[in-house]
Amino acid sequence: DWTNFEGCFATDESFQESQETEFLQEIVELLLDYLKKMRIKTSKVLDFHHPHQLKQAMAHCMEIPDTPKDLEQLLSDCKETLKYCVKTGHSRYFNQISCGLDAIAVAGEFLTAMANTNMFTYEIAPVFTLMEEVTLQKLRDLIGWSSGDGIFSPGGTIANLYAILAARFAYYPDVKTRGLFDAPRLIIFTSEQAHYSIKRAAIISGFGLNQVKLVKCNERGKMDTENLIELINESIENKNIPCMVCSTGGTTVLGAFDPIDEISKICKRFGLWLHVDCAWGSGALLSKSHRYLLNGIENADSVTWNPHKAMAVTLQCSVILFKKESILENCNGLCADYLFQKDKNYDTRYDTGDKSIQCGRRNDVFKLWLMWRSKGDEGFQNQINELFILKDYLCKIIKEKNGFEMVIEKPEYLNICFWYIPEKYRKIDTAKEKFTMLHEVTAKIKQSMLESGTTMISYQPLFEKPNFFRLILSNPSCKVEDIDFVVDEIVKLGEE
Ligand code: ABU
Repeated sequence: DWTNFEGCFATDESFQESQETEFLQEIVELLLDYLKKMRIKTSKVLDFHHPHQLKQAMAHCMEIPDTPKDLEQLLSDCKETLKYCVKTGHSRYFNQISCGLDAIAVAGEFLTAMANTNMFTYEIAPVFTLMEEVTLQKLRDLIGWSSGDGIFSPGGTIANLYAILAARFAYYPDVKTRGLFDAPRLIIFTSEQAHYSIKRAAIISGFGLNQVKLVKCNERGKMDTENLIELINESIENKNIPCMVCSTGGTTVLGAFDPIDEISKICKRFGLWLHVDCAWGSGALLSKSHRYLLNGIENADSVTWNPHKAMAVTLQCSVILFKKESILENCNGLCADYLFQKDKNYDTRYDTGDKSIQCGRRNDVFKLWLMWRSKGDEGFQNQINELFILKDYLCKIIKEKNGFEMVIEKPEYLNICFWYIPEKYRKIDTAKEKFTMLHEVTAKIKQSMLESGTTMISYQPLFEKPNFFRLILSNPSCKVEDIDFVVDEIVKLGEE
């Protein structure tokens, strides 16, 4: 029952008067239809096409035209686009850390898009600026800080960059004016399993990769604190200046938590800035039962927290938080006087844009704020606890089923890493042959998974370990039956 928009153009003068609302209503209908289908568990997660096939399938509507296309064509373009999208909110999508689709967050996105404002000044984003203030403090409260600083940032990588810039500024405030000329050789310590964004931030900020010392991890992926101390002492002996430790709360692959409490004591002893990248693991802070994973976080100087991960807020929603007040303004502020005039008629401390490393900044707070209102602390706590229950269930099944092997027993977080060994390969006994077999079989099962479109799980190697599956539990719509399904599906695809 679509409205017929043939011959109607968004460029027509009459569009805003007569068709704008109708067109948007059709788009909403289309999106709701997409959501409805995605909620059917037996529907496909994706309709995989290789790039050349997808180019061909969409050839009729891909090019940017010289002349306008009518609204009917635009509706058809939207339908075609959704057809090939991966259904990341599907309860059988486990591929990335950001999964799920919360209806309230989507409502927040609609409103955000409609309000379409930039976050740099209070005068153009009054409500959203206040919401940022409230939400950032809420997050800091959960860390254990009664005050501090923070900002929404475009992803965890940029949040980590903010932390590194602030730590460097704290050690060497002259960096703001003198740059790296005459700067001491500051050293960053992070674990060998930390996210690559720490190295990326070191490149961007001019530390350079050689100044990032990689601390060994134990077999569960946690930072080895004795090795950390050795590396700090080594840096001091080499006349370098240890500056910060970037610890991780919930590593990307294994979901490991560094011993933050112990690391915080080391940081105190050597006078180092402590950053906790718990972009993913921050979910534990919402649950009284699992908060212990981040014990000691209150002693950190900065924390990366991505609500678009464990909290399942729609992308993107990422935050950097600081214990110290005004550190961002001091580190990054430039007082551009076309935006941040100090003689405005309101309290200009609410012009938060000057502390950002961006100028234009998206409103990423509203959907989180609205979602939190819809759930309360209680709802988020339940959401996280449910994921841990599913984790225990999945681990139990994997242990019981023939052919499955865990990469690490009893994972502490929501990354479940495992191999599946098809029956015909179970007799292989040399380590080298087994390595090659697992490496190839895992990639092959994933390939069949993409082609069948029934579920999605990522895989990767890790140091001396061959390719293994990493199933992420962060989608609140995932239930026991989805776990049963995915395990059976891996067996089915593996035995084909
Ligand atoms: N650190 C970005 C998230 C990676 C992932 O979804 O696997």
